[in-house]
Amino acid sequence: MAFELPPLPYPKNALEPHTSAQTLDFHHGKHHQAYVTNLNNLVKGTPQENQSLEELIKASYKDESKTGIFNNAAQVWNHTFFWNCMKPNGGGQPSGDVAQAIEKVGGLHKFKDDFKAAAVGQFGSGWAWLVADKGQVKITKTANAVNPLAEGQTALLTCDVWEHAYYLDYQNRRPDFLQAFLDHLINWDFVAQNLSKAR
Ligand code: MN3
Repeated sequence: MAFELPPLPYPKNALEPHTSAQTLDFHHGKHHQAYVTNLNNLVKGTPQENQSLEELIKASYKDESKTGIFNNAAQVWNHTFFWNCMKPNGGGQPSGDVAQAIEKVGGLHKFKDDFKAAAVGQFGSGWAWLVADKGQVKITKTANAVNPLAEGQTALLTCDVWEHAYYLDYQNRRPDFLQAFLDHLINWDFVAQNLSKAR
């Protein structure tokens, strides 16, 4: 069964002015679509053809003969996850269990500083994450396509820091993109869903 590009969970212009319709048009319609197409071409007619995305990611991680499958499968998963990490009029204060988890990483202000530092400090392409790892909540960053699933962690939140995620709107100003993501786009309800799965 071929993989398909999931629709965005909101209209393309819904995240403006923080992320433009043009950015989502390219990022979802071209970049995310390309990972889906590449993955389908790589697994077609192979024993991997009927594996789930999650199975493909775990089975191909650090296998040099399956680098292409890992990179494309993980990027399909990462982008679908990323779209759900954002919503129109997002940001604000987390509540309930998520608020408690954020307190454990030092409170909302420190969380934003540390998440932004991880994202800005990721040299080249990659992702910044909030993850649950063996009962601990922590901020991490990964290069290229690597994700918490591959590392045996549960992803709670991510921000894409590949240049294609922000260049049309922010050019080289990655920190400004992160600030907008943290203050105006985070979907804390999605973080809460992910946190409940980690428990
Ligand atoms: Mn991307």
